[in-house]
Amino acid sequence: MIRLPKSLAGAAGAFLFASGLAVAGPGGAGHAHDEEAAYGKPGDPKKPARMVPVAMKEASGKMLFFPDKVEVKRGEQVRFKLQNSGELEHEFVIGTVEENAKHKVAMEKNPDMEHDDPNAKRLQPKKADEIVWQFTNAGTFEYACLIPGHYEAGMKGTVVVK
Ligand SMILES: [Cu+2]
Repeated sequence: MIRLPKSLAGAAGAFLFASGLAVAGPGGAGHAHDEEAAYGKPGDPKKPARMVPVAMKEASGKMLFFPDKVEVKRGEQVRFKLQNSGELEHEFVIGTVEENAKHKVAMEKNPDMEHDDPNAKRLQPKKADEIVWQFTNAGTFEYACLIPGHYEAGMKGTVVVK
């Protein structure tokens, strides 16, 4: 061990502390980074939100969301009122197209994977639920059902944030 005079040891400690903070800043594994994704962040249920009803169902060999396209203003908070009108279990996962694609591969390997994420809900047939979400960035995002086979059958929708 290298012995430093007390004053120098203090300075070195302060330096390490400061560089530690720098690492946790934007782009690092900081907490804020986990909470806000490209597609936004969990909304505040106490604040006003635009109501957007979304139905999930099966229809003549297809599975779908209705509507399958939603337009949002940047910064707008949306309350998705989810209704599973189908005969099967479905889910609603908000993400980027890339993230949903990765998540879908993970679910194919592990179909019983449960989500407990603020951007996802899984609904039994005839059940209703909701997600309040704030879209903080402009872009094109997606909501999808990642239960194996469902996305391919048509269960995806687009969110355009302007
Ligand atoms: Cu589904």
